Amino acid sequence: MMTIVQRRRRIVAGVLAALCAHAASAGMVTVDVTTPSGAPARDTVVVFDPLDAAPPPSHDAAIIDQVSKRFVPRVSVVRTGTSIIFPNSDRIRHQVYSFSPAKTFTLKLYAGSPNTPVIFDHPGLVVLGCNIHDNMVAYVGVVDSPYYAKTTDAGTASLNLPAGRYRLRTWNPNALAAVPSQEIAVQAASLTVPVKIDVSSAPTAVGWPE
Ligand SMILES: [Cu+2]
Repeated sequence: MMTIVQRRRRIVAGVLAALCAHAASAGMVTVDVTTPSGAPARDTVVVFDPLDAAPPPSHDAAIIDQVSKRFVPRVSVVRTGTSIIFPNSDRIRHQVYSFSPAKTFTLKLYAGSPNTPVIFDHPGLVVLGCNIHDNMVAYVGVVDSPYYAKTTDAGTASLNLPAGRYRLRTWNPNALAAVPSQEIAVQAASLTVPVKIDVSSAPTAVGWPE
């Protein structure tokens, strides 16, 4: 008979071995998104949908603030089921709404502390607006995969992914057309994936990759 301590040690050793095996078979993937003229495409959403194994569950939360009559951040990407709170850091009141099929809601006109969170429970693109200020707009990409990111000012996004095959989806709020998805094989090595995207100076909100 094992004592409780021995049993615990055995369980801990097993978990550590599993974690190490997992870490050994992961690779760093950098997506490098540029316009046809070679300029970096910032605020581009990149999503890796796993094709081999179901991803682990996660319970996420996010914040979209309202600062100087703007949503901050302008572009978010969250996993399906994420709660988002919408604080208002302005002294004036805002009224946040969405008519998007993936999440339709309207918050009461409010100022100050966060309202009740909104749960983004369906995948797709959600376009946010403010009923008071027509030029306030923000985008929330809701995705089933936990492997997502947004490009930096340099147009790049890096993720550490378990080895396997993925479908890479890319979207930018200013894109002139949808970007075709592509299949990527991740191994235990660094990988850079170049993506071209043609953008307008104004938002278009077209081409969300389902
Ligand atoms: Cu407003």
